[in-house]
Amino acid sequence: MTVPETERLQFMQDMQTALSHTPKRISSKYFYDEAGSALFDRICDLPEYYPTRTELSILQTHAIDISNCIGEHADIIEFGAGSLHKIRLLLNAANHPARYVPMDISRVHLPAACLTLQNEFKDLNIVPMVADYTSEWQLPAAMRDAGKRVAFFPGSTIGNFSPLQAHAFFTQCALHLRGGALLLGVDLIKSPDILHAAYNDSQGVTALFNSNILKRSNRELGSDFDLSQFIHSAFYNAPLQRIEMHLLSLKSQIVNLNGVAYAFEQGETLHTEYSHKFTVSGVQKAAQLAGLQPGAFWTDPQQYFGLLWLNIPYTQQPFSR
Ligand code: AVJ
Repeated sequence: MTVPETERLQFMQDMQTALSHTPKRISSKYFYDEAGSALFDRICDLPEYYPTRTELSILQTHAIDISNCIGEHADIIEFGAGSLHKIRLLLNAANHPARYVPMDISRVHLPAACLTLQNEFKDLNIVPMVADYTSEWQLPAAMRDAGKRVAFFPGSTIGNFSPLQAHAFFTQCALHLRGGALLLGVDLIKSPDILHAAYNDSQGVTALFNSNILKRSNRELGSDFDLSQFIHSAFYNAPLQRIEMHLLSLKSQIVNLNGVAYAFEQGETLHTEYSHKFTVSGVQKAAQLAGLQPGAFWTDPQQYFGLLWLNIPYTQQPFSR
């Protein structure tokens, strides 16, 4: 599949910006080309990567409770729309959902996923939207005769956002989902050993996923990153409550991109991802600051992962501390 020129140009611009700053930093959304999405699917099956299977178990265990929150004929939006497995559980829990709106930046993944779902949920109105929910987004107009608007943001993908970006995201939810709710999956703070292992798996799949961004840049942008001279570096930054992923330059070297030479010092990194970890009360407070109202909360017996129900009032309530 060829990449649309506007997307390629945006990637080019962002990579040029990344390489000309100190520290160097590129958005983790560029992980997810076809190869990267396939690698992420492999990560989800790794023994060390607990979030996916834990969130699935929470969805299964609490399906009835969740179903009661969703209500009948819901208009369901999903941000990311990666795992068919998760949305299937949610659609099954929903009582005759009226519509399903998967929003994703990848126009590669989305159509195939929609076809598969349509075959299973024959009556479901599926309206895919190719959009970037990390910046400003819109939703299709509310449906007549539909129930609640419920947005599903699973996988702790919100952890990729900086606190400021998370606030902007909650604010947009408050604006576009009035009278509805957000069902949010978050990875909870736990022992650093467990966190570390989840991002440093023994099979090296996460390392491949990380360096895929360089491979993609070489292929789509014509850069000349030497993949043997950058290594995967992922660690838990405890005070900032996040895993950070970087690509670390093993030596002092030059990378060429679009006719410009960019220098990497030995040990210098290209930062590729934040994966913030949360406390339940922390997420609830952050959501409240944008006008959302915390409701039910579900977790697994080990409290590794949390699913939060956040109500969105019709009118903006002034937040009182
Ligand atoms: C899909 C963003 C939730 O942060 O855990 C997995 C991506 N990065 N291993 C995460 C990821 C490295 C994942 N999210």
